[in-house]
Amino acid sequence: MKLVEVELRRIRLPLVAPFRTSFGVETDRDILLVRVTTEAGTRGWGECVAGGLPLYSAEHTAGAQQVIREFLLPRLWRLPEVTAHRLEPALAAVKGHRMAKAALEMAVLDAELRTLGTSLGGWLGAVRDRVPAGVSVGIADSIPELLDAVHGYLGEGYRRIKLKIEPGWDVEPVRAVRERFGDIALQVDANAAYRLPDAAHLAKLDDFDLLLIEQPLADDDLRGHAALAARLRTPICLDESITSARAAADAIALGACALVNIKPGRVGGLLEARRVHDVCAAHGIPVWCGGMLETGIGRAANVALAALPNFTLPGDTSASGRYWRRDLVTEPFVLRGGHVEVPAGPGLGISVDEAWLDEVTSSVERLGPAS
Ligand code: OSB
Ligand code: MG
Repeated sequence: MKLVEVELRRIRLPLVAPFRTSFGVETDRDILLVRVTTEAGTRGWGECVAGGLPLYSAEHTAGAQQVIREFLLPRLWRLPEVTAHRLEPALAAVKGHRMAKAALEMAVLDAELRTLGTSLGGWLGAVRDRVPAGVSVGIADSIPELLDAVHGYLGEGYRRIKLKIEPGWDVEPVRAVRERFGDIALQVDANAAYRLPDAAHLAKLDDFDLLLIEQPLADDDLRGHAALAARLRTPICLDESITSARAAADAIALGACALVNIKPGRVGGLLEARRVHDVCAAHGIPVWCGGMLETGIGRAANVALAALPNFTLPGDTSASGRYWRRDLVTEPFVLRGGHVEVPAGPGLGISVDEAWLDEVTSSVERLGPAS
């Protein structure tokens, strides 16, 4: 496959409701999309999951666009033949910038699989055609507001509730949700907001039979997570810390986690995401698919990944309507019986609503081999 153009497009899409985490509030997403065009005229889409600000990880949208333009594309143009498997080693010399790399890889893989007539799920090794969906519920202004939000999501059929927590918003909201809704599948996500000395406080969550606590400590604190694991009954799941299959192997060997959240963007792409899945499977560590408030483009990739065999817990693979009034894809993801369907068409299996895309576009940059 040869590429003739790579388009870097920035869009601004308002969320249906503000989403608050321990690292900030999102109301309006500033998203970088990548669209590749092959010599044969086949197109492929990629979505960069970096946030507008570098608060979840070191990457941010404008930085990812610069990295793709300045450092990744020159390496792509030098390849005599472009496939996702060839792209990955060609980009390896550039350190980090995993979300930028993942966006480019997704677009290349979409075009490649559309050319082959193969769905992403089928190509990755999916074993199901629909996946159970959970929902991530942001920090609310009050407990009654939180209970209303959870009530709404349960009414829609979501199979698992994840509550965002931070110091000052942890034991009481969890207790309130457990008391009101009984035996639901419930877990929490701290986005690295605690320190090891908070262990005794976090142990209070042990009373509520949570499925897991996600990323309680700093991204680079594997040893701290291992020490915390020894003091909690609630299983620890890592998100931010797991940046590669090697990081997953290290975390597992150290006893830092009992479960892993996999996000393709966080680990540098779908190929590495599958390796994380495989490493975890080999160690008996269950995984689930995280989310980064994606549009239908990135969501299609997440849902395909979530159909692999070791994804044994519901993911943050919610329906389009949980995020957007109008998604970028012509067939938005919907919740049916608490599940979302894995797209069956070639590549990502989605088509983009071009009229809506143009309306929400803030800038377009078109780059070719000579630019
Ligand atoms: O930590 O999982 C996270 C959203 C943005 C950044 C980080 C996280 C999240 C979520 C939302 O929890 C998951 C989703 O529904 O996409
Ligand atoms: Mg998380």
